[in-house]
Amino acid sequence: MVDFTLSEEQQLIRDTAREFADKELAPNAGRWDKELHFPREAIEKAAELGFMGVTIPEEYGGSQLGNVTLCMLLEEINRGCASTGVTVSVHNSLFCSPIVKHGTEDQKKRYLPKMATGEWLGGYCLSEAGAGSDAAGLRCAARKDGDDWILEGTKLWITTGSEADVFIIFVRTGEDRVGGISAFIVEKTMKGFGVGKKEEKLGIRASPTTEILLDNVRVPAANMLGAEGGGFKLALDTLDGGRLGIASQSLGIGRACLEASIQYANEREQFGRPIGRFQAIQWKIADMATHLDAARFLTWRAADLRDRKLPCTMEAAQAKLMASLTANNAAREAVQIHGGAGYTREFPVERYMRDARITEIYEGATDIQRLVIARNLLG
Ligand code: COS
Repeated sequence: MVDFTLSEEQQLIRDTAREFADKELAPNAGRWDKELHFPREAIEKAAELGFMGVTIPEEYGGSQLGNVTLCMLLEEINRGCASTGVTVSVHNSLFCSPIVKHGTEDQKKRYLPKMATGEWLGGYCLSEAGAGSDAAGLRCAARKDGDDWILEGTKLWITTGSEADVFIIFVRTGEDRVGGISAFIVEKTMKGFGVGKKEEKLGIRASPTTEILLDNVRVPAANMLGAEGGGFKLALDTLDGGRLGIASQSLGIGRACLEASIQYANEREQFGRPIGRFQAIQWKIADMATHLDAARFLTWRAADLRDRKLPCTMEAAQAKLMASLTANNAAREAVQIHGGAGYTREFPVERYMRDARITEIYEGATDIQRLVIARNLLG
């Protein structure tokens, strides 16, 4: 059965998120971007609205609304501020979801209630200097010492790195390329844990991206997430969900571009009429809206499969591929429609264009999404 009707609960969440984005995010996002200000106050408000526990079961303080609802919520938040959007996305899809799916009862009890209220923020550490697209090439390692593991190495490109309280960290616990990787839950207060260099970025500048330094961090064996050696599959399974978050971020940025373009096209006059009366502008706007709808259906299809616990690796890759390309195209066209004004910081489309660029890079570059899709088709 295909049903495109949103439930009353979903409509309510979407409308609440839209209002939150309009009131709290959109008016401030330009300043946060300029000042590199992490919007903690906005994240706290998002938490009060229940946005930080969307994938968490009610018994641990969350709302357990699932991936389709999370996608709707993330689209609205990213429409207002992509830096806030990626923080909420990583927290929900890359930290909370794998704890719900693979965590022990003790791990769930310790972490999920704090994550649901936003008291703690979550992060995800997979990438390293030598392990980007080739994630299984990671070299950070853990050695066993009694009942503990000692983690050593440096992680790179960590979203919310300097602000998160607890991280899922993937390290090598054995020689085997894939079967030698395990996942650990590491708290920032653990001795030897450190935050390194903060990146100077083109976009999503209010979201801090840092190195994470592991200097012989002693982690109890009880903090291993999933089975020893099961870390790589856990990482990729988690990224299937994360990619839906980034697809939704792309949709949010794309919609912001569309809405700004419509407003400008109706206001700006040239040759004696609003530029929206010219077919060249009309076609750009028609294409933007159509491609965004197509990308949204791909995203919700994959999220629905994930909610029903069905495989969605290819569908999530298709959603992220399509949505990120769509956002970048929408941003390019939005700047073009605004002309010289769009190239200045007077109008937000300049920021949308910088923010959109990352959606084709993180949580698996466009080329990797194509590789995943092709492998599923060709074997
Ligand atoms: N979920 C669960 N398991 C998966 C999976 C998924 N989505 N995709 C693959 N696996 C399994 C495979 O089945 C394989 O297990 P078996 O050997 O038992 O069959 C294992 O994981 C290894 O898979 P594969 O051989 O395909 O690994 P590769 O090293 O070839 O890497 C890519 C696969 C390139 C797809 C992966 O490294 C990737 O997604 N890279 C991008 C990383 C990324 O997104 N980084 C962003 C970090 S967060 S900002």
